[in-house]
Amino acid sequence: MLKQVDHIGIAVKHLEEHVALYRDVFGFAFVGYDEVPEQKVKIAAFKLGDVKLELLEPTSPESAIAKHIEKRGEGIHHVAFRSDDINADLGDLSKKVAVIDSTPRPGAFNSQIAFLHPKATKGVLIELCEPTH
Ligand code: CMX
Repeated sequence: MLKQVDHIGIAVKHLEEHVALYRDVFGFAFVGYDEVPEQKVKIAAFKLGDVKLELLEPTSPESAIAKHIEKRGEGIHHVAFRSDDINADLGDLSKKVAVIDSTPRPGAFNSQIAFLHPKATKGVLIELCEPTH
């Protein structure tokens, strides 16, 4: 089941500038850094209640995040819903909407993730995310 928002993904050019904003201006709790080489992205996360903000910096021009920034600029990239059984949720949703990932893949901070296609979800890129800690 999808129970809550897990995180909001924000595409950024330079991680440190945005880390300073959320740490020093908003005073949010810093979770840490991670890197997902398969996605060619570095991540810094902050926690606000049960929801995280994930700042996503591309590590290569080939990254989906780099392409997103080039086309749309920096800003909100995706919303991730937390799943307690991503295989079941993805299987169920893939019967109803087009998906980018037909099977889950590794995401940041020991999670399994899968994306639905934004064209199938009215222009919002939605990620399913199951923490595996
Ligand atoms: N939000 C909403 N719509 C988006 C979008 C986004 N973030 N990114 C792309 N789109 C839309 C585009 O506007 C485009 O629509 P139009 O054809 O109407 O213009 C359509 O989706 C296809 O986009 P595109 O630019 O042609 O992009 P690509 O084919 O390069 O791929 C997408 C788009 C979503 C499939 C790709 O960005 C992707 O696979 N994303 C998921 C992977 C990802 O984001 N990884 C990083 C996150 C890492 C993590 O959390 O661990």
